[in-house]
Amino acid sequence: MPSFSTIAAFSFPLLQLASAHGYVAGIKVNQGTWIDGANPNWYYQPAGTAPQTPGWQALNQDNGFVAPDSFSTADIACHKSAKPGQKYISANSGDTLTLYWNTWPDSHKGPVINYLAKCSGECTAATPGSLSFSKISQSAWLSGSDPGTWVTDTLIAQNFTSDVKIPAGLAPGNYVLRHEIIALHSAGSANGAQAYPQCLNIKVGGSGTKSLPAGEAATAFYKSTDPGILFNLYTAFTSYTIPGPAVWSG
Ligand SMILES: *[C@@H]1O[C@H](CO)[C@@H](O)[C@H](O)[C@H]1NC(C)=O
Ligand SMILES: [Cu+2]
Repeated sequence: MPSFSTIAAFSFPLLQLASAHGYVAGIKVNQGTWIDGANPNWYYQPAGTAPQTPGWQALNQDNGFVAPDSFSTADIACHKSAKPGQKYISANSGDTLTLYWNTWPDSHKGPVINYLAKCSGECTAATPGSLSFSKISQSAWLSGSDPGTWVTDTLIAQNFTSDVKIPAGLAPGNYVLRHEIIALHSAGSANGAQAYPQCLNIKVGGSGTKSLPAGEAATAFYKSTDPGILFNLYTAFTSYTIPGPAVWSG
């Protein structure tokens, strides 16, 4: 029989999960027309009946997260048991994508990080474990402490949006954008950080000539003890180290 503290520890977060968390519901390129992302609720629709969008679908019906004890599994790439989006966002190198989360809880402060992987062939047939990502941008702590002001607060203030620029001069091709929020509200405890990766297919046009670096599998990004993963928001701090590889600036 579970103790009271066990019930408290498990039931409270579960109650919050269903309503509180978000996903990337849509995208605009250079503030153009709305493009649908993927809704996690489509995952169990019979094959071929879910709407086809550039967004990868994942087994996160609770809008939940990937925990550090899964950071060495392919689930960290594009969320749990992810399946590729069946369309592409069309964009050019140098374009700005605005990603619209449907919602985001104020308490879930932490970094927003973007990665790109080049697909060999069609991203619509890619598997999460086959993708080799390079980090293209990141932002996290802005000011204050305990808990301070974070880029997730900016995201909420900007109608739940976050912008990412496709590196100028990037060579044309099929790419997966991996956009991620890491929520740190429980990250002071081991295995408490929460990664919310969202993947989207992008067909990059234009006349760029720069190749992405070789990059690495998402399973190599983070360790549970990285200073930006095991991190206590609720204390006085004066710095924060964003986890993962260095940013490729193009
Ligand atoms: C905020 O985002 C929603 C989509 O999530 C959109 O429908 C709405 O127009 C946006 N509001 C503003 C003021 O841009
Ligand atoms: Cu939560």
